[in-house]
Amino acid sequence: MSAPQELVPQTESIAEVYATDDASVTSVAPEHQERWNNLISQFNEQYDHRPDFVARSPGRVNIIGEHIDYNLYDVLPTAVSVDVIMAVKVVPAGSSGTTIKIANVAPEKFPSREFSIPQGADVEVDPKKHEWVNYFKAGMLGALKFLRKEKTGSLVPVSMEILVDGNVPPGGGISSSAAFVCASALAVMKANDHNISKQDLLDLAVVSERAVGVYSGGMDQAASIFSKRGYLLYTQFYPQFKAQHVPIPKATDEITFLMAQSFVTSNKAETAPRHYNLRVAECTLASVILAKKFGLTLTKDNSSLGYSLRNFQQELMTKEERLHDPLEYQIDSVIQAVQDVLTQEQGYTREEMATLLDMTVEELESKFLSAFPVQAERFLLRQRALHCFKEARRVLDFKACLAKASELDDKRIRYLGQLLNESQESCRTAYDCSAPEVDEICEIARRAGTWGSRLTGAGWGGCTVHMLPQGKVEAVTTALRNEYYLKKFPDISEEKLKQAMVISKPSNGSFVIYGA
Ligand code: NG1
Ligand code: MG
Repeated sequence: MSAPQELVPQTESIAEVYATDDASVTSVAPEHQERWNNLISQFNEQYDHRPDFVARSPGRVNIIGEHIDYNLYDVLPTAVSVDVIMAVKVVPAGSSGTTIKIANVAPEKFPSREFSIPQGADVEVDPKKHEWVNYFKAGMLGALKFLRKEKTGSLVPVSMEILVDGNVPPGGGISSSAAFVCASALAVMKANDHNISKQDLLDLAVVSERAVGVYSGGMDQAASIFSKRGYLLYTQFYPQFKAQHVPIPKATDEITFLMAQSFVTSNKAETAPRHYNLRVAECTLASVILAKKFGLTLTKDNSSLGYSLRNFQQELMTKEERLHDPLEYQIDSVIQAVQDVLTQEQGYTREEMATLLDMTVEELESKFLSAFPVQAERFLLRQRALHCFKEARRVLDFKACLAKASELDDKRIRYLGQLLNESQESCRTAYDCSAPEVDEICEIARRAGTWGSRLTGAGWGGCTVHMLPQGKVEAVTTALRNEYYLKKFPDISEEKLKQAMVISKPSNGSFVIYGA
């Protein structure tokens, strides 16, 4: 029997839950109760009254499909239980405009800030200043743009008093940024009395995060908003966004996902010109050069720079092939195309790419390398494109295997694990987004009994994810503790060790909590 996979209704509004003892309404999960109560009482101390509501959005773990969302290929993430909760009191706007007071429950790390927005003006975010409030400002910027479009006439946004508590480790690969931006945008929408749909929140949050300077795809925000407890979120971006809740089938020894931090942090906003954004540019350039070589014209799509590898695949296939060949098979022929055409293992210089595209270097730079700064002498188009297409295929294979049976036998489980290991190998070699520490964690974990181990998120440090039988959790965590954490960080506290390795339980996406 097939396990049921449910299509997600995208126009549905963000859920509202109530923090009361009234059994007739949905209430906050007991495990969140304490953090929630603390937030409310600290808000009271800080501002001298209670908040009106709390906006919440979680971090995410990506099970498979790395660095392909911005090429519009399908990915398979889910929300985790760590999140950002944001208590808000609405204050009517003054005559001079809107004032935002924002504080954090950890003021020593995240100092309080106050800023105003003159009437009719946009929120200003300076991506060069790496400040925690930038992520709130980015969410607010997107929310106000949306409201201005929606509400004709002039919008005077309300003033807000805010207290934030986030327990998603920053720079840790489980998307503290998306949790923060989504919670912020949701808070601003609610404060201005707008019940936003999940789809609208997604659209504005993806664009919002670009204000911080990272040209991300939409995976993190989708997982943060749309996930459902107990399910993975199969997320599609082409031709437009669609999501499906995918159950994890039963197995003789319960399938468990463990996340392990490398504690190597990569501040993506800072390293983007050499890492993340460079990859986005390399994939875009690979798409247009492949298209040119095959005499195809790509129409602009909704990826960050307008041209994606998915788009190239679509154009390369004849109508017949698109109709009759399974997607897996179509991807195989695109892989062949890359192997035949992008032959330079050592990469391509700007001059070489300009020649291939029949344009000057200046034209190339203004068309493809000016939306954000990129630092590179050579662009490794072949390796990046091969990673993306092969990873896209692995996602399809992984999903198909999950859908095949409501109970997985040993052979299928090993196959899933193998796909995860292959993904890691490709990230390490072809995409060059792993880190020695991440590779080491994966090796230790596999030796101790995982089925599959890989990095999750952008990489270059950050977090790893492991698929393992419940019965091996003890052995794997002990091995990681002794062979990685205690060796690399001899002074590590018990507290930090506890945060380092967490069993990831697929959790619910964004919601608003009332009844403080
Ligand atoms: P992280 O760095 O973990 O937030 C980033 C992107 C995703 C996706 C992954 C790689 C942002 C907000 N997120 O995740 O969209 O491209 O890398 O698969 O930049
Ligand atoms: Mg992020």
